[in-house]
Amino acid sequence: MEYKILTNCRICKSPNLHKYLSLGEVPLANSLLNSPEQESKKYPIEVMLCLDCSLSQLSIVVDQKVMFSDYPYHSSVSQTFKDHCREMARTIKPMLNIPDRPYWMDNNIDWESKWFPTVLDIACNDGCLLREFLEEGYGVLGVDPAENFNSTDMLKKKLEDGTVEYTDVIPIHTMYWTKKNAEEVLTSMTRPNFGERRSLITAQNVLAHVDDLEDFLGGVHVALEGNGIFVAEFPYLPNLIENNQFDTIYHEHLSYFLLKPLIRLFKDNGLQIFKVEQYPIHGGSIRIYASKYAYDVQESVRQMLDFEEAKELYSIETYTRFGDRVLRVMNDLKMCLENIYESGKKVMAYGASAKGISLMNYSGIKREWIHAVVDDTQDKQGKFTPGTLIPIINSNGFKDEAAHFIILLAWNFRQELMAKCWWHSGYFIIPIPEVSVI
Ligand code: DWN
Repeated sequence: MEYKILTNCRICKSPNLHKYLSLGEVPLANSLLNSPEQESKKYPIEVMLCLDCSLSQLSIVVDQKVMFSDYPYHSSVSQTFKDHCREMARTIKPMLNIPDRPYWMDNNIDWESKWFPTVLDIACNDGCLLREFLEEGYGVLGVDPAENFNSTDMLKKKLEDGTVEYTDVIPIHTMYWTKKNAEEVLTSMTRPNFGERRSLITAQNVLAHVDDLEDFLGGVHVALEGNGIFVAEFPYLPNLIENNQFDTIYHEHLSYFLLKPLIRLFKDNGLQIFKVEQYPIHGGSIRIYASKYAYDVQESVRQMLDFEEAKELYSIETYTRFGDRVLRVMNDLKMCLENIYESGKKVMAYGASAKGISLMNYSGIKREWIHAVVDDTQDKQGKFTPGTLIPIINSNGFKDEAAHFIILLAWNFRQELMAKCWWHSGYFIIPIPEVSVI
């Protein structure tokens, strides 16, 4: 099965789904090509609003194994994101009775017998968040479906010949997070006394990627301690709508969340959202804190629900207006790049992001309008962007090519990218929320 068509809302199962945006048929954003001759399968991108619970969701679900088994995206490439993860590890610690960094972590004493894993990160990618938790003295464990992030071989090497330092290894098991796998992780023999429930379970930028949310949260319920906290973080739909972030709509992101439908989903699965916060990361994200009804619901939850009501985010008209703005940004970007190409000037792109690849495909950007895309992720270099067939190269390419314009396809990291391009004497193109040349 390459993909299935959604007929009922993922959260409330209602059939009352209203399509409010169609972005055509495009390749999978992270399915990078080994050569420009390679074919890319294309799938439709349509967004529907559930008229009963207000969840926005794609009309199709592409097979997760096709998208996530070998994943080129590495969270740790961005210092901005690493700093965000450090803040998260430090601010959550006071909420839990996590002891200070145990003496044996620093003295590298034989840690197998003393290990006490206290945080589990679901879809941990390259361990970016877990490394910050480790630094703060937590015991850590990660699960992620991508084979390329598995670390059990390094763990075995540490256990066998001790050649790998304790702090070098973030234990990561290759699996999708399901209720069945949650039970397996609890009994995992990775650590002798691993069989405890988690004080803290985190899920950064994964909830939107999950088709069966009941099974996912069922696993959280199994693995979470009685007074444990589940912290999920993901882009917040009002920012997408307000700031024309239509490039963050692609096949990996099945759902686009408001708080109201999530409160219903968590309640249906024995969990209660008791606190919410907002962060600027990834264009504007929310961080929700949930438990097995172990904590009082804080005022921040009520405030966010009032905000969503005031912004009319439960009415279809809000989304129809958004579709008109999307068309304008697409046309502006196409005209901007075509005019620069016609003038004989050279454009390079920075950040072979899933959003950037999607943006180029939605906007009908031609291969010759962008000379190459620079990306600091080794797994992406030497590949080609699906749909537009633009080569992805390392940052040496900037010096070799001396571009007049650099378009920041990872606009969400514009400060970090522009700081790295301090030597650039030309212009930057920022495509979102409006096409601007600075
Ligand atoms: O939800 C998701 C988000 C969190 O990450 C995933 N579905 C996939 C991915 O989306 P994305 O690829 O749009 O994320 P980013 O983090 O906006 O991508 C940034 C790209 O830019 C990466 O390919 C890395 C690259 N980059 C770089 O080359 N040098 C980024 C920085 C900061 C840099 O200094």
